[in-house]
Amino acid sequence: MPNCNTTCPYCGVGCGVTAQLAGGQVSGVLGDGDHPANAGRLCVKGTALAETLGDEGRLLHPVLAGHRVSWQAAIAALGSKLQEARERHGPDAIAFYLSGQLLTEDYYVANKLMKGFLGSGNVDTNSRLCMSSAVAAHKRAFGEDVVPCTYADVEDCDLLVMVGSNAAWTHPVVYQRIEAAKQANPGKRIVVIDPRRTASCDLADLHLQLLPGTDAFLFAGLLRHLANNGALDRAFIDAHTSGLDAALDAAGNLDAAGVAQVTGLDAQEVATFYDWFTATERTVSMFSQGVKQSATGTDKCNAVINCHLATGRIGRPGMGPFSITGQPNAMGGREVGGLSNQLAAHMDYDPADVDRVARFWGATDMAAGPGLKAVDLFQAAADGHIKFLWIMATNPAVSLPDSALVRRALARCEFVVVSDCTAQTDTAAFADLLLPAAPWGEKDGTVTNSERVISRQRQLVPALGEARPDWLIVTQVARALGLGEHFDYRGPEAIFREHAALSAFENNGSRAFDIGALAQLDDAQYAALAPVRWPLPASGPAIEPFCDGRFFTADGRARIVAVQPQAPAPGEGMTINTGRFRDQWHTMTRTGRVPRLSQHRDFFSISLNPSDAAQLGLAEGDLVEVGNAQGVVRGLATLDPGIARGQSFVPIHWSGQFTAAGGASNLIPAITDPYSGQPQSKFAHASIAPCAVASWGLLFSREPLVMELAYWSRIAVSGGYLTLLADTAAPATVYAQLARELGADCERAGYEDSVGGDWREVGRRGDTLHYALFLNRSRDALPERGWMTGLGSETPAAGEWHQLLAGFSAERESAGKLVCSCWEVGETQIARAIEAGADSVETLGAALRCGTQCGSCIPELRQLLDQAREDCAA
Ligand SMILES: Nc1nc2c(c(=O)[nH]1)N[C@H]1C(S)=C(S)[C@@H](COP(=O)(O)OP(=O)(O)OC[C@H]3O[C@@H](n4cnc5c(=O)[nH]c(N)nc54)[C@H](O)[C@@H]3O)O[C@H]1N2
Ligand SMILES: Nc1nc2c(c(=O)[nH]1)N[C@H]1C(S)=C(S)[C@@H](COP(=O)(O)OP(=O)(O)OC[C@H]3O[C@@H](n4cnc5c(=O)[nH]c(N)nc54)[C@H](O)[C@@H]3O)O[C@H]1N2
Ligand code: SF4
Ligand SMILES: [Mo]
Repeated sequence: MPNCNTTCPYCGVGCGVTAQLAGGQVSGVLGDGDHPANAGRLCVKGTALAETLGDEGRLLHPVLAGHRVSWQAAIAALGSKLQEARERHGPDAIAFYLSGQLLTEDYYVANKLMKGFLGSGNVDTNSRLCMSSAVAAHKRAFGEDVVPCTYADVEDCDLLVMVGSNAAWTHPVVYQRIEAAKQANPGKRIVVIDPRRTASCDLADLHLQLLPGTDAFLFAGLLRHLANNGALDRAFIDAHTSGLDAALDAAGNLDAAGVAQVTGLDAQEVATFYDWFTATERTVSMFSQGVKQSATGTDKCNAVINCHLATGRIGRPGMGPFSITGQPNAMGGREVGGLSNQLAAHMDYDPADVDRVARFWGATDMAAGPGLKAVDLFQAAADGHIKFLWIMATNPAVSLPDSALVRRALARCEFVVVSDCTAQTDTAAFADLLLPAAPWGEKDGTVTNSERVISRQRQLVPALGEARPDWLIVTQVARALGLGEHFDYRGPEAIFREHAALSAFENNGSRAFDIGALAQLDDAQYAALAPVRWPLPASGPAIEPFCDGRFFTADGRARIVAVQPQAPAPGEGMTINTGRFRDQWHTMTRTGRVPRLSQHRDFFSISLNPSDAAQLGLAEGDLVEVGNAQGVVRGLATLDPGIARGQSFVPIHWSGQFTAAGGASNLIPAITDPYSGQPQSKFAHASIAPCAVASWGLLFSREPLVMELAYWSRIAVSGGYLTLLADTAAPATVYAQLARELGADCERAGYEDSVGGDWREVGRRGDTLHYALFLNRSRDALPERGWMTGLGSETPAAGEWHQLLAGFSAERESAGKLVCSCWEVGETQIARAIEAGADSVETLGAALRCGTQCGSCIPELRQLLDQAREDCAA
């Protein structure tokens, strides 16, 4: 059985994956033992990759105005609409909106086409929502967007400060490396800064559960503390930085007690953090969306970086400020210039750069200046200024803030093209032209991970249907526009060589991003390329960023940036926090299709503190509505003591494809950071209220059903879908609505008690169960979810169909809420094993196998063990 090495298409850890191929299919995946990011490990999403392949839900041919068309007709339509918009309204009436999930080669040609040949800077990317505050902060501090750390630093440090990062769930393999390092070095300390108690607090020696949005006060206070306690590295500051005095002035004079007051922390906790930071040379501050997705995100990132510059803790092993990237190719996108205010290869829009890139490309119509940033771009479309918009590999109807505005923009824009591998998404619903893109496993190219390692993604199976790689689609459009000679690539190899050559072009050490050594790879070398970390200049030494004390500003000095901490604007109601779950990826277009990834968190829920819930009269599982001026979402209440009072957490994953009124971004106003344009996706105000429910229901169905109900939420289960539903109408009314959709040609068996409000019905086609519907006034009277999940593979004997209506099968015991997705082990089983004597993660693993494959569930196993110990003690 041949194996093929490739790279995981999910998070920015960028793990190497060894795909096992059999009979032209991917039969399984393993962690690539030779990849520097993961050395054989994979998290739960990575291990389920093979299950995301296949044609289910795939967009397999071009669709123009709702009708299937040939590629030729699709490209011709795209070309003429683009030309028309550009000629009639000027180059700034056209735009591309790209994604950190494109491969570097896809990204490079899209950027080149727009900025070099269509005369507009309007190329932006979902990295605007993700990394742009870090990019802006890096540029302000270092003169260039360079990440100075690697995963080895995270392992080697003695103090790891995790700022607004839930790496246990979002960068699981790095988290596992941290865990192993802490085991090897028990003196290693971990501080987690997050308004929520998350799975990442599992390893923390200190959790600073601060008020949302107040991180800058904490780090400004730290800078002041370092100065007051003689902890500044004067030699480094004098030789390699500027700006300290102004930064100290701006930081203010708050001591630990003062900081504690504004951040809502305990003064002793703040003092402990400051003492640890002061005393620990080898400190890494790993920062993520909790600080980037903020109206003052750039300042917050600089406040963190300042503390490293002022102590000289940068450019040496085991230390530095580390912005860990989210998407698999967020870094590659930054390298090609996918953000509208960058040009290409870490060059910007100053005249010398514009001239240099124009000469290199042989540009015929060079963009003269930056284009619009994502939120402004969609605002411009909503205002009627953008007439043509091409969206690739992102789902802005779900992910951009103020979803109502985005929907208006997509509706108003005259021609919207969506390149995606999924047929039905909330964004695709607005497309005039849908283009089938080849997804992971069906195309070739490169990605760059959080630690600047460039790895190959390799094609494992032929592209399905008429799907094509994104780079090919873009170059075919270029050809249709008469630009063929500038986009005449035989494959991604040729694009990569050009990209590498541009990075080295007239560089002479002026830009850290230099991969000139890769510009001469031949096709075979590209095919076999092993993971490599940049910088990789064609000649001269590859200097790890900043280890020589040189920065990429005009004077070679880093800037300690003056940051005046600001609290978020006050508002009415609860504060809303948004973010990620362990087993889902963004808008669930891929992970949502995998049954075992849909059980850890099954139906769309909103978390709040138990005391707040009690005050609102809410119990676990009740339906709640969260609303503000932007919009409304409805989900099941999850009572989580890890959420502070007055706050609520809405997961980002549920789009309109998976729930009735989800979409965390419906609640997020389009407020952006002034430097980066990154939206404040982690913070909003909203009111929360219980929803009166007259009917609850659980439905197993072979097909996803269309429903007009106050709430429904659906997961993929083996052989079909499981939907939880709730509505204000009585069960009889809900039944009448659903009955129309439930497969007319089924043999039905039912039971109804209209007085008691209990409706049950099963439908079968031949020997197989087609659906099973249970409706009741009371949620507690519904069958067990675990039992419903298994119905797809059940083939009851002929006489047993009616027994299904009882809604419970005595023999099969439910595993309870899934904790370990790899071995499908649930809470009930774990509780039973603990009762039987299992008292550690290891003994649980020995008994049930949970936690023994990818390890992503270990923080939760430990939590269940702690909980059991507490319950026992109480
Ligand atoms: N399972 C999974 N993994 C993923 C992804 C996914 O969709 N699913 N997406 C990937 C992508 S693109 C990204 S960008 C990364 C994101 O990775 P992370 O940034 O780690 O993930 P988030 O859950 O968005 O947010 C992190 C934390 O920020 C906290 N937070 C909110 N407000 C504040 C605040 O004011 N201060 C501080 N200090 N913290 C705050 C939240 O409570 C949350 O726990 O994850 C990547 N990995
Ligand atoms: N409220 C709130 N909003 C957020 C965030 C948050 O924390 N809170 N996080 C933000 C962040 S950090 C991010 S990164 C974004 C993510 O948000 P999105 O980028 O909108 O989310 P995805 O679901 O990853 O969308 C990727 C799309 O590309 C498709 N696709 C996959 N592979 C390919 C391919 O090879 N080619 C093409 N053409 N298409 C492909 C998928 O089917 C999917 O439809 O969300 C942002 N929005
Ligand atoms: S940590 Fe998981 S999702 Fe991220 S790259 Fe590795 S296997 Fe993929
Ligand atoms: Mo992201």
